[in-house]
Amino acid sequence: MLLPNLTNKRALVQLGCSAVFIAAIVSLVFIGPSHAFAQGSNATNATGASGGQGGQVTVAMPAGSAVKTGGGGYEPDTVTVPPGSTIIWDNKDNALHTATSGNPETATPDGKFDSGYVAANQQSKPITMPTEPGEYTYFCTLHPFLVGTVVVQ
Ligand SMILES: [Cu+2]
Repeated sequence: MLLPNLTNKRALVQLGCSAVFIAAIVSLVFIGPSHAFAQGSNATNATGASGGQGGQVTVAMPAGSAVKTGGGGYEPDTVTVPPGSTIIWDNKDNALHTATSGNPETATPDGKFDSGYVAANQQSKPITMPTEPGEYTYFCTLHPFLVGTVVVQ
């Protein structure tokens, strides 16, 4: 009877350990420190890019972005980059999205930049930003409630 008990105890300990592990993962996913980190690292990237080569700003199209109430939205929703630098849009959603500059209220592109369709779980090419400083609003042509801003300065 000693052996089965021991085995059970081990199994329980292992179960306990993996439960803690899973709880940690789940809390990471739901609390989402990546949200804070993403903003921080993108800001850092943007700053780094102004010093010359090497900084590549990436903006996420988070899961759920195709649903108006999904709480998604480009992440971060505002990025600041040097004139003429590039941004990559990273589609983490299961739907097509674009990052198209223009007026989101009328869903009218203005031709300043356009990622084109970015397929689910794919990244856009590096999209070149305007050289003229300013604030450029952009949206998804398929989901115009998805709105972001690129600040060129
Ligand atoms: Cu979209």
